[in-house]
Parts: sequence; structure tokens; C-alpha cells
Amino acid sequence: MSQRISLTRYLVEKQRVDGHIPSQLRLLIEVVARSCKSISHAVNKGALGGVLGSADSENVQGEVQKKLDIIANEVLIEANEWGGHLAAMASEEMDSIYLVPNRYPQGEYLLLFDPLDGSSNIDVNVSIGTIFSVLKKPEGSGAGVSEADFLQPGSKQVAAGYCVYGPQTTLVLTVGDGVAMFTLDREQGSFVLTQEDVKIPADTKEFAINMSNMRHWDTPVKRYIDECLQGKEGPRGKDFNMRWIASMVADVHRILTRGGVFMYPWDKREPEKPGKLRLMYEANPMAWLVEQAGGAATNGRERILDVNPTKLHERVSVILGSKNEVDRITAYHREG
Ligand code: P6P
Repeated sequence: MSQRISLTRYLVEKQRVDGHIPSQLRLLIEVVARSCKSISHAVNKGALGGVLGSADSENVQGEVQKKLDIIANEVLIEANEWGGHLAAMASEEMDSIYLVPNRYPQGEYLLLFDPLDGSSNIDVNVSIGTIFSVLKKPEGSGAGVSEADFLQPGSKQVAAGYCVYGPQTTLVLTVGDGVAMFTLDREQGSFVLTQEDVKIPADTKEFAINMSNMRHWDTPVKRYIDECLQGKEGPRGKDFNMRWIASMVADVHRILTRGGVFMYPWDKREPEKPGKLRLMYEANPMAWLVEQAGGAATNGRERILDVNPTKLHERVSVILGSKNEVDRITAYHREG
């Protein structure tokens, strides 16, 4: 049996051999991974753990919070606040940034996360996940930390990933030199490297979009999906399949594993908003992972990683996955 490589060994070798990640960043990633193990444990208990159903609260997005949303958020905050590698955190579940308490050492990294993405799937036992993104505190930003320090384009990320809680619990990570996947070995309690140098095929026959919003889409999206639906009799000359799990982590994991294109575009239900998904802790980490795996990720007009954020909970239109499909959809947007 080939030697098993743990997440820790993978990161130590990235740090030592490639000099790719400083020890503080390695420690941060390991703490996030341990947090994901705890979240996975709570998710897997389901009804037996009394963690299903909604809490009596809403998040900054105005969405009803699930009990597990709050539990996952607390796990990530409590695990990361004392280690000395972070200056502050931001979460989909918290209105404003969370400063590391003064009683703990301050670090140079900023951690952003959606603690439990896809939580509408929790109660129906469908895959959900944790998404995280790591930035560095801007040089010369002084002792304190403010929300403005977080407002950096996705191209500034130093680490990004997600953990999908499905039939397996799998951590998917990039530190800027490719994408690796680690499967949780529950007997050992450790993440084991199960795929390295992940690559997304440039072409695909599978698209992921919520078709119930069709009447609200802009023309370029309608054109693209219509051509897919025409199949081999249409201009694409091939039949397409459709998937929509309504859990971004699960849809992106499928695309990283076998290709495809994922779309949550602008639509006219909320015309003042560019889309439903959040830039800082959903679109940016997923876009970096997809690009690191040879795919593409745009908002229809520009790379998601080039978008300059103006607000912490800013939303963005998302088109990501197999490069040739994303390029085609982006071209349709440019043609109008
Ligand atoms: P809809 C989950 O709530 C989420 O943020 C993403 O994980 C998912 O892709 C999308 O929203 C699903 O949205 O409108 O299809 O329920």
C-alpha cells in the first residue's frame, strides 16, 4: 500500500521543501482542518445530536440561521482565536469582523469563512460544507485591524479551501501551487491525502444552475442555457446533463472532480444586487481553487479574483468551472 500522507506532512513539506508557506500559515490551516473535523462530527450526529432545525435568529443576509450554522461558526471562532496566527476573522454568520481578544497574541493573517454553506440542505441530509479564505493583514496597517483590511481582491489570498460533509468528509485546499484533496480517516481522526494536482477538464457536458430562475436571467445566460438544452440538434452539437444540489460546496466539488460549469448569475429578482453568492468567503475561495485546477471563474465580465470589494458581505455573480465553457459564457456577456 502506498505510504499515506497526512495533511500535516503535506503542509510541513510545502513549508520545508517548497518554502511555500510560513509556519504560521501552516498552523492556521491545521487549526481550520481540526475545526472542520469537529463540525463534521456535529453534522454527522444529525437528529441524534439535537442540532437540526432553525435557531431563533437571522444572519446579516437576513437568512434564518440553522442551529448548525451557529455551532459551526462558534467552533471556528473558538479554535482560531488563541493560536497567535490571526489578527481577525470574518464570517457569513457575523455582521462585523471578529477581533482576536487582547488576552491572546495577535498574528498577521485574516481568516474569512462561511461556516456551513448550503445549510438549507442540513435537515434533508444532503451534502453541506465549510468554505474558508486566508488573507494577510495589509503591510503598514498598524496595530489594529479594521474591516477595510479585509477588503482585498481574491488574487491576494494566501490559502483557500473548503471541507465538504458528504458520504466522505473531504478537505480541499490550495496555497497557490495546485489543488489537493484530503479525506478524513475517522478511525485515525486525520485527513489523508487522496488526490494531488487536481485538474478540471476544459470541456464538459454538465451544467449547474437553478433552472427555476430562468425567467429572471439576463440574455447571455438564457442564450447559453438554451443552447445547452437544444443538445446535439443545436449549435453545441452535443447533449448536456444538469445538476443542482443547492449547496455550492457540493456542486464545486463535483466540478473539481469531473468537470462542469456552475452558475449563480445576476437576475432581476434583486436587480440592485450583482448576485446571490458572497464574494469574500464563497466566490473568492472557490474561484482560486477552480483557477488553480486549470478552470476559470468570472462574474460574467471579469475574473472574480480581480473584483475589488467595497463591503465585507458584498455579493457577486458567479460563473465557474471548465475553462472553455466559462470563456464561452463570458464572451456571450461581452456580446450583450
Ligand atoms: P438556491 C446555499 O444557500 C447557497 O448559498 C449556495 O451554497 C448554493 O449554491 C445556493 O445558495 C443555492 O441557492 O437559490 O438555489 O437555493
